[in-house]
Amino acid sequence: MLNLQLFQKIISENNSFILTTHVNPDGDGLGSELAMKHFLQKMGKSISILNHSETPKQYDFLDKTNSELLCFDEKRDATKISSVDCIMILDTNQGNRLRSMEQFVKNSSATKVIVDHHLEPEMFADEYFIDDGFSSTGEIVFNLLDAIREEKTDVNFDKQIATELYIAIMTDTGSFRFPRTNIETHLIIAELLSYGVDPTEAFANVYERWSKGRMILLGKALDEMKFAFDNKLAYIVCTKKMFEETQTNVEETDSFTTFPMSIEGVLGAVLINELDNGVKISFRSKGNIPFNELAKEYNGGGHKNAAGTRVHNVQLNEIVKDVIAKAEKYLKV
Ligand SMILES: [Mn+2]
Repeated sequence: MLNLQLFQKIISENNSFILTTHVNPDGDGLGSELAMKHFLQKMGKSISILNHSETPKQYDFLDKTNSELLCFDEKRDATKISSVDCIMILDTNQGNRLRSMEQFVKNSSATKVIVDHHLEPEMFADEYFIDDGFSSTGEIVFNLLDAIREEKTDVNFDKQIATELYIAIMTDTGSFRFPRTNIETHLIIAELLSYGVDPTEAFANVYERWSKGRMILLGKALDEMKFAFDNKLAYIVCTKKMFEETQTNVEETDSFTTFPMSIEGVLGAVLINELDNGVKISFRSKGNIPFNELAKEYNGGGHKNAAGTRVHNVQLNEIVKDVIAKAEKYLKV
């Protein structure tokens, strides 16, 4: 349950805010930050967004002037983090997911607020607006801001804020099909559309700007896809060689798991990307198969059906074998 009154109180009692989200931010993290920023600015608040990571190319259209989604710079920003009134962390609840910003955030005397829809928060903040019943952080942000605009009738959504929330919700629901997509989600989307959001344009901006290399990488990866355990598990590996050949990077494998998951009978998919010093692994599963538990075996985390991790100092072949072997027990349904 979200404590809407408490959120309103925090907003009214503070004037300067820093908003941040997790490393390798996604549409939900970035859209939520921007919507929160633009709404609070309308209330006269002073808002900065600082992220550990640069904005992925897929989401560069959200910040056309390249001036809103700033990358944390210790020299420029350390003082600001320590002197700001309130730090709001969106779409993650783990300090280590803030990477280079973690210690600065934790050491700041600012009021720390977490707005998120993931389970098992790390208890380093002052207030938590967490509910894992929501499809996305965007949906939570909608509800928090909706309560404010009911109170303060001179502040409202507009097309830009609505589009940012739409992108947050669209991306985290897999375009409105993942399990926590419900009536509430669609009612919120209907409300956002009333502000002039263009669904065709929003989808095209996020999903129809692939590089040629990315599509070729996908082709190579699918060509080498392997199956295990009676075809219940499908797994794909992207090697450094494949990234070099296609002039792509790990970021561009985002959503590759959709393809093995589309095969009838496949209950779980694993995507293993080779890094300079280890691997990045994405886990996807259906129904009650808890692949977040599989991710936890490698110090990762996420949701039951979508989780991930990074493992360093391992040989690619070894880790692939190990992950597949460990996956078997979760697939027994
Ligand atoms: Mn999210």
